[in-house]
Amino acid sequence: MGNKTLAIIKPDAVGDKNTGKIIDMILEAGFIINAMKMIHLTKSSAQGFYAVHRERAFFNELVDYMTSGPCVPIALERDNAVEEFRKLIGATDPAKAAEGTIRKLFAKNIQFNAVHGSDSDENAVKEISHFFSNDELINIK
Ligand code: IDP
Ligand code: MG
Repeated sequence: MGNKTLAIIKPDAVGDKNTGKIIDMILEAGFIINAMKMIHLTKSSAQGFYAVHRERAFFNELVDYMTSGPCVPIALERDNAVEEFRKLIGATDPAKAAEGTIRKLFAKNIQFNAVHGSDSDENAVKEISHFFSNDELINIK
């Protein structure tokens, strides 16, 4: 299992002043931050990031949401990072997310769901490179 994943604290959570609380939960869960920034995504960058969803009915809404304000992408490291991070954030729809997960605590609904997490090791590598160049990533040994 890979040891990298990409998190994004999405614009709703940043706007709700939940950035600090979410970063705290990520660190408490044993993840190490390799890189982090705050960025206001352009439309073309958000469309590129979510290109796999371009045929979905919610694609335009998703791009509008992700460009509605600043977000905080974070490159994370720990054993089995993708699976462990998705466990920490919970289901896409907060109504179905387990108690104590980030989405259960901070998401509003299936769209405004506070955080992103990569869904595979392959996508984690691609998604990290969407936001960070190699020399921005801290290499922890
Ligand atoms: P994930 O973020 O849990 O991996 P995906 O299916 O990859 O979920 O969807 C990407 C994002 O698109 C979700 O996090 C959410 O913000 C949005 N989204 C997913 N499903 C819907 C929907 O049915 N309506 C509106 N937005 C949705
Ligand atoms: Mg996904």
